[in-house]
Amino acid sequence: MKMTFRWFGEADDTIELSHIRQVPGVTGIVGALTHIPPGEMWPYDEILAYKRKIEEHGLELEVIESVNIHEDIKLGLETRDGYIENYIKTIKNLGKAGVKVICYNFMPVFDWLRTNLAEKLADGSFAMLYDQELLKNKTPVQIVRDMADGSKGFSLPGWEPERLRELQTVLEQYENVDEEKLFNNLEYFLKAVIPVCKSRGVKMAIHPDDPPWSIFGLPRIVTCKENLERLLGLVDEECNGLTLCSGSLGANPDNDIPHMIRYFGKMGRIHFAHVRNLKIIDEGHFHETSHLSSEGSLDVFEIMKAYHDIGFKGYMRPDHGRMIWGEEGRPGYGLYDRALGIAYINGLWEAIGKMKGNQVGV
Ligand code: DNO
Repeated sequence: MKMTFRWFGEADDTIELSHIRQVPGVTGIVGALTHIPPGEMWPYDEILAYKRKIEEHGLELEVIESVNIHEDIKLGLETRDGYIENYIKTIKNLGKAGVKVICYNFMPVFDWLRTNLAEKLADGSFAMLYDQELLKNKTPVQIVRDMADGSKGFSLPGWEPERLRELQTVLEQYENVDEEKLFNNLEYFLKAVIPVCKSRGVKMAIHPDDPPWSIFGLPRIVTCKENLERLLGLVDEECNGLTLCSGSLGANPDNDIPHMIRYFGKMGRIHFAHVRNLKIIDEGHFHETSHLSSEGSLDVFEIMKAYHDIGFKGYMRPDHGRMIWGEEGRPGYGLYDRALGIAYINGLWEAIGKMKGNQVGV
């Protein structure tokens, strides 16, 4: 396993690369050119400059999160081919720059969604919360406004204003797209990009829908084992793979995360692991927690054991942390709690390895 840390770039992150370098065990950055809108090509020179900056701090850039998919591709509009062409050029440029994994998602309109970005927990920390009941009384436009208001001036990943400007129109366009159509549109996209990935040594890793159910009546398909298996079968190649996000899938207790890790891991299709915990309060109502098993509904020991048992060699990162010790930053993406998460994950990894008799713990 290679431990990584998500970073949003110098202009858009409070955290310095030199500080990330000091988190024990971190070898690489999960990055992105966040200023390039979905659908546009990422120029090679810019990727290279970004990578050099990261390398100057003794870190690698082998994972991108995300190259976002233009809405026309998800909608299956005629204009999609031009955007797919750009995506292919981006894959080629990233491959040339040494990038190995591209994380992306296929969620219509909204990326991840929360109803409160800073819920105060009993210990005085702040974490993100989702309550389906609260959504019932809100329109999509209100939710977009709430997310923007709660983001403390940071652009939230997947919630870039230019993407959401046309919100009403896009929502109407989705009236004709059900889950089957969305699967077909994903298949069309994968059939175009996977051969390119294969020839360039780049792996695609789709991120699950977060939360893993439909919101505002929009179709969502990356939600459960059955659907993950189906999408892997759309183009049955190793480089058509998964980002297995414990926190996204884990919001639905029917998703058995350790089982999914073993199942898809043995198939060699997990390229990127997001490890995070959350506390389910009741159906459709949860808040995020520290990574510690006892603070959430997921057993992070069992999750790490499953990765260890399959001999996971891919990239891993801690996911959303709480805001602690007065840190101000992008919700979910502070330094302190994610660093604590890494220390804990690394501790589990070493202990599991040594219990198996491996002296170095891997
Ligand atoms: C939120 C993230 C998502 C994720 C994308 C991947 O914090 O988990 O925005 O990066 O869905 O494309």
